[in-house]
Amino acid sequence: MRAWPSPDIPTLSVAGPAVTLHDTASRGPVTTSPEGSARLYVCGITPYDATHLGHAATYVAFDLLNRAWRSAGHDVVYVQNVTDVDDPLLERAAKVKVDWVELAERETELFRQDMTALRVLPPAHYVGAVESIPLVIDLIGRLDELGAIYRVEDDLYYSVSADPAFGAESGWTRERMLEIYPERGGDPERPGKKDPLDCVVWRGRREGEPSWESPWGPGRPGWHVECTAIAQEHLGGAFDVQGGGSDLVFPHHEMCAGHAQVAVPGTPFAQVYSHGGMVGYDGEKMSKSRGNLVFVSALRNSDVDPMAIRLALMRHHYRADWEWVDEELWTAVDDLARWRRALALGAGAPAAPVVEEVLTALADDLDAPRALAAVDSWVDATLGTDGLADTSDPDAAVQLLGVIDAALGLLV
Ligand code: 5CA
Ligand code: ZN
Repeated sequence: MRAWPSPDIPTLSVAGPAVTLHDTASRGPVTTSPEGSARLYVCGITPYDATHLGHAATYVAFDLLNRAWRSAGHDVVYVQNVTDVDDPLLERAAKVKVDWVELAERETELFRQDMTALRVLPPAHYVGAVESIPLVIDLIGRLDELGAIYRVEDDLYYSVSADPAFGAESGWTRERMLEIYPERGGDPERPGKKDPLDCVVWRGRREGEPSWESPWGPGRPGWHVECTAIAQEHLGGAFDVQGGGSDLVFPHHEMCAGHAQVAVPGTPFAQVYSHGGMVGYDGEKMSKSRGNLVFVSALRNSDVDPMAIRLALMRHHYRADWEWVDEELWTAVDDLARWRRALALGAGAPAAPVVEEVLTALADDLDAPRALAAVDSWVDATLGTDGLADTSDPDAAVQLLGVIDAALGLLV
């Protein structure tokens, strides 16, 4: 699939430190140490509706990781999928009486435009589920040979018991898994399953649904096996970071890790499992199924500066759960105007310590609020909010503009 165009990234004269991230599996910080290129997989959208601010927060978070690695001198191989065939997409297409392919293409294109406007660096490989069906079939075949697959009527299931490390990614108890599973696409009650937590890898053809041929009969891929197959194909084993929102901790990333570790024994799926918090609105998680959404494209259409959207999102630490409040957008618009006033002066307060603080904060578990606070302080000092403007550094603006663009992704 086609990704979106890349913004230019200015080269910085100083390198950022090694990047540390909170790892869901080990429940603590891990300093990433990519060998050669850093390898990143971030779960993409299910394109049945427009990009909302929750999605945007997640993609901006991993964009900060991508940029922090680049600042530290690494090349990054970034892979993202598009779940362009799955239950929620087919259900929405049927409900609004649109062809499912058309709906997926339309919403994927809108996502590309939103990501471009937010200056999110594109993945090197942007890969759809449909175009990956041969990879999925190969992976299921391998799992089947290893005895990890069984049939229930026309569907194929993966046995969670095949993976001795099942549960290690999320760290959840079985009780909690069983409670949450049905809310996230699981079917624990289905008769004929060996374990209620087993997941579908191939869903046999149903009336009115699209299907593809396979050695097990016509059908379509399950969700988790899609991401496993795409990540393994484009990144290999034990890639650096698997990312997504915290609603993917279980079952999605647990199952992906399991499929991969069973298919290639002894090789973990990813080295770090990184998860962003959930953005809420009106008291609940922002989600397509609840309908409490603020769309990036709607804000853009009402002439909001996308850089203000990006700034408002980055004011929150990526791992925090938080509520979108419209006023924060107007604060971001005002902040950007102040930043622009200070940067237009050319000279300003000393820039080198600010550049260092921004890079250090971002390398420390993507601490964007701390990085932004450093820029705010520079702006205050430069404009002289205490009546004492500091313009002692003649090249300050050029240096600041460079790090704000390269590391924070803001064009100001
Ligand atoms: N296609 C699958 C992943 S393979 C999927 O979860 N698609 S999605 O469209 O539902 O979500 C896309 C990304 O946005 C996921 O990483 C998800 O965790 C994240 N996300 C969804 N809702 C929110 C929210 N309210 N706040 C933060 N991130 C969210
Ligand atoms: Zn995924």
